[in-house]
Amino acid sequence: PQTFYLKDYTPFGYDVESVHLTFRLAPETTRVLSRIRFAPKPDAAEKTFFLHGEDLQLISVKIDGQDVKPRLVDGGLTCEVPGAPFTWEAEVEINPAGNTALEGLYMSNRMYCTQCEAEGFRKITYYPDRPDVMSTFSVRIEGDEPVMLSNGNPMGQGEGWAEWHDPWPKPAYLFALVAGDLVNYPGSFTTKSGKEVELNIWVRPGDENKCAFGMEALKKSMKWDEDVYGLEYDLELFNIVAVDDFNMGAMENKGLNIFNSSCVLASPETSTDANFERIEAIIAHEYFHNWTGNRITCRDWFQLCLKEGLTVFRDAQFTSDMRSEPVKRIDDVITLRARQFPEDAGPLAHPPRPEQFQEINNFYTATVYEKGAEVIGMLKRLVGDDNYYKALKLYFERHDGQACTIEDWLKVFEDATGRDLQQFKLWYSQAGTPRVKVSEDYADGSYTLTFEQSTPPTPGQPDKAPRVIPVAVGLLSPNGDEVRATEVLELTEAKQSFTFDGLASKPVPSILREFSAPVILERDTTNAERAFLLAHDTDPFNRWEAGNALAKETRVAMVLDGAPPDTAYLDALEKLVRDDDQDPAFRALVLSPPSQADIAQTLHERGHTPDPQKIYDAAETFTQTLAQQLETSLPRLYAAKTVEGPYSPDAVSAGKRALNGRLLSLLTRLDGGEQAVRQYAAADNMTQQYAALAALLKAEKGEVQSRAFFDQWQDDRLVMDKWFALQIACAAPEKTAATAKALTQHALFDMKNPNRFRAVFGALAGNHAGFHHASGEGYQLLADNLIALDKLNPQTTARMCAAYQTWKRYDAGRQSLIRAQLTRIANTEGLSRDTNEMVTRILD
Ligand code: HT7
Ligand code: ZN
Repeated sequence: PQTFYLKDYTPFGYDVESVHLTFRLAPETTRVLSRIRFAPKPDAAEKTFFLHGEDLQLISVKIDGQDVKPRLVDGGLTCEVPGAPFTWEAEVEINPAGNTALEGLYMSNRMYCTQCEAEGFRKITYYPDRPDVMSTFSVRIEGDEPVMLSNGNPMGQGEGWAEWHDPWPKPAYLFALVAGDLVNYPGSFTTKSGKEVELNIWVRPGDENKCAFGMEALKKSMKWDEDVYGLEYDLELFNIVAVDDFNMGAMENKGLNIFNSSCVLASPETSTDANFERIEAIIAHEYFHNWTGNRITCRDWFQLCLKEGLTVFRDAQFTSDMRSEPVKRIDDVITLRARQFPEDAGPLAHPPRPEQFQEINNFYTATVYEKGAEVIGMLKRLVGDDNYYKALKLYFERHDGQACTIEDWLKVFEDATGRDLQQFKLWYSQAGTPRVKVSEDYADGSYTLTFEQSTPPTPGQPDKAPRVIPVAVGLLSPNGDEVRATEVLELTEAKQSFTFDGLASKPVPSILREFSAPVILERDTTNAERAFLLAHDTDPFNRWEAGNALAKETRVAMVLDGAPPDTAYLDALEKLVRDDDQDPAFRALVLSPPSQADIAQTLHERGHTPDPQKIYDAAETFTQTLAQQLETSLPRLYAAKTVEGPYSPDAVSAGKRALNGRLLSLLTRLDGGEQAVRQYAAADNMTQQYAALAALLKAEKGEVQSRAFFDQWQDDRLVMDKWFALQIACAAPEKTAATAKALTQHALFDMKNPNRFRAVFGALAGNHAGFHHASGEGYQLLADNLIALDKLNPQTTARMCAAYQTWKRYDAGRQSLIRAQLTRIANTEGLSRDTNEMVTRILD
């Protein structure tokens, strides 16, 4: 397979002045007629006229009205073209009904829809399918579908046709078309300059009652972007469509966002608090792309984090503002450590701006998205809030309408602040998570912190240079008062010291407050000091971090030395859980144990080989001991935290329910499930119904409720995804693979629906001890199904191969079991380019 390199970038030799597309819809034989005005660039280095095209049946091509015969080549066509501007007209035939890859134009539930990012437009017609080619699009759709939508503004419609025009030049990856039997949930928004924008969420008939929350989220996002970034919406219409079969969460097509129905449809009865929060964030994310992605796009796909890192950063700011800043930060760090740190530490490690790829779909990763956002967070911290917004203003003024690079992005910060960002830029080009080792020294009122940074080698990058690392530090006195407020120390060298003078006694440091940089902090400290920080730190993130570190130390000691759970930690947890002055959401987070995968990662980082069964046993023992410690107070605490009254998805109520859910899971270990059975029966919302079912399934007491859940929800695909996933997530290690296998035989298991496939196999891979069970059944079951899925949907298959990425941390037996499965996948005849690239990288 061909490898593409950042260094080889060359602009396309032709401007695209306008694009007109006509679609004659038919499930298996859609005709696409394109009329495109090309103009050769006088100073172009590359004059070859190459248009991308895949899975297209070419019917005819004309240039300026004359038939021509282009040469079909791998991945597209080339053609002799005039040296002056010309009109290209092509007709192709495509098969949306046969398109199970869900890229290009495909059918989902009898509805036509498109997915063009990253390179799906080339499956619709021949075109320079690259993000730096921008043009205005007019679209005519012909067919019998009741609703036919495309980007931009409607230009007219009649019996069997609809026309659309998007006045904003855009790359082809932002093209969208939707047609089918849809109904709209309407809304409207008046922009700060007084423009009325019509809003719609389009859904299948019957889903209209699940749109209200999404519509509010959209309006809040539009207002927030005006208030915080000064950015206004730029069309008269904003449409969102929910589709059931979708490879990812959602897509920011200009004026016509397309959403995985799981990321937009919400109701109290069918969605959990976590679903509501995620939906709000994804609606915001896609809306924010209108400026960071659409108005200013990427020059090439190597620059993907330019739009994704920035948009994730913006959606995190939005969620912090709408909900709780510390809780959002803690949640994000948990996700970063669970998804991005393993990527950075394994065979799939790559920098936020990769320099090569075979299949760009494989680079929509936690590193590009989440680490990309962390890099922006560091930049903001280094230059300060005012300078950050000054630089962003300059970015929008300077680059509106352009396809940009990371260099353009950093240059606006340099120009706005006068700061040299050459060393900072290493964050974009170096892979791997830096380790920052801290030591301390105190004498005569002076306290010195010494930092040593290093980054382990990653594929293709054996040596790393020191980076700029902002480390936010505060100091506490031994009685718990803060004696130095947060200060950002800038690490730039491999080893560097910072001294704080005038201290009355040796302080307790609170380092990396707010998780000011995506690094692994290493410091010799004691559980007593961690408990002190858990009780006294003024930085909520670091208070949680201290509790998290205590939890990890306890688990590690239990796994390695067979130690009992640390009593000081159990006492600290008990104190916190009873402390009603503390935010319930925060208490729920502190009470949530680190994941078993996280403990495996910690053991690996410390040079041990993790044993998944031992980690599972330690988790069980710890949770049981905690439940027993809280025994006398649990029923009262649980009752006090039960949220009565009509359901509301707001952050405060959700926080209380989260704490209540944690307490229920502990209580279920003591009362044999009595309370969970009562909660299940009484629940009028999915959060409490789901929490009760989870507690019961975990205790192997949920058969009746699981059947009832199925009977109640079998016609709701999204709720059924929860039912599939929960049974596997809650299964004991020795039963996990068998549970997943049985569910793949279920009548409602549908290989072609990515949500259902992910529900089953995401849950399998996420059940750490079950997936890594020594029998190897989990590894084999996943491989069997990836091989089968690859023939239908390479993109989703390839993404799910990442389940094996940590394989080298385990023992020789497990390694050889996983290697055998990876090799079997790699040797499968006709394997897609997507999956081939992933397994090859993982095996390397
Ligand atoms: N920009 C989008 C990324 C994307 C995608 C979405 C749906 C299906 C396939 C896709 N490939 C790439 C989503 C986002 O980050 O907002
Ligand atoms: Zn995005």
